[in-house]
Amino acid sequence: MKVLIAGSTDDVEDIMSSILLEEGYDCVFVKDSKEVIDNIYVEQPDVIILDILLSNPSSLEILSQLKSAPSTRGIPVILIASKRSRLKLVKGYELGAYDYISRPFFKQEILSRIKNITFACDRIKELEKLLDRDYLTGLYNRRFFMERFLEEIAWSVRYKEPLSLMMLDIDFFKRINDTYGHGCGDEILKQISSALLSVLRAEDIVARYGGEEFIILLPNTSAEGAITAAEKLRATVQNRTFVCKDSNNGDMRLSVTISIGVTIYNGETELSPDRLIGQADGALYSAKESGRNRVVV
Ligand code: GH3
Ligand code: MG
Ligand code: MG
Ligand code: MG
Repeated sequence: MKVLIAGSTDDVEDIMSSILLEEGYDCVFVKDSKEVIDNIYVEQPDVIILDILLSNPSSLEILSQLKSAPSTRGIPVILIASKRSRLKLVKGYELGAYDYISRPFFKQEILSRIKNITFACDRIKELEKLLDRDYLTGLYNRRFFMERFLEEIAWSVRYKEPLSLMMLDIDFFKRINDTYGHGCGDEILKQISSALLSVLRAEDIVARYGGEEFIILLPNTSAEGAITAAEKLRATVQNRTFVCKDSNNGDMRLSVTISIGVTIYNGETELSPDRLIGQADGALYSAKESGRNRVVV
């Protein structure tokens, strides 16, 4: 665990280092307040201890800059403050500082405060993960997808970049459940999810949209790229043998196919996410109607 300590005086560095290093924390010290922000970007600490007496820029200016940037907003900040700086401390809390440490330093107090804060922040990270992910497949969920989709549409309009969207649905999935049981169906959903991730790029956003329906956003991807990717997904699933357990715990090997509807957005005419999803859904419907196991644009 890494703690970045930004302090104006020698006692901060001396005492903090003896306390924190002894407890096994990885410590980074910054004395010049002009270098604090840059160091935070480079070091990516888990906790920041910021002396309220820093000036030019002041500790409060540093704090407000940290809290306004998405990449540093979540890092907890503990202020070092004395009784005389209570008003500043209140401003610090308003800006998003989590806690404070007072002088003279007291080892147990510092360690307890750091422990409490990191515990709370870890819980927040875990909860955020639960909020964004689908429990069964580990893919992004629909809520997270819609959030990202809006951002990507705005980006597409601004930079005149194309954006592609796919709706994907497993063919005759009800039959798999009916024949091999729900547990097997769940297993297939997981295996299809990892097959999708193995084919797509890291920038693509793959989400479970509903029961056995997936939605995929391909940023900065035009028709040609989207059709190639969709065809690759379709072929990958068709060529793969899926394995699940039957009711007697025996290995069942089965083939599965998927249908995909694709739509491309050029960023020129303003379109709502619902319209785009409607278009991809329409293409998916055509793929089903025209025989399944195919890609329709
Ligand atoms: P089509 O080719 O037209 O898509 O046929 P289908 O059978 O896949 O379509 P339908 O919409 O009739 O059935 C979807 C099935 O997906 C029904 C539902 O029980 C199943 N399903 C939805 N969510 C889950 C899940 O989380 N686990 C399992 N095992 N099955 C699910
Ligand atoms: Mg259906
Ligand atoms: Mg289906
Ligand atoms: Mg369906």
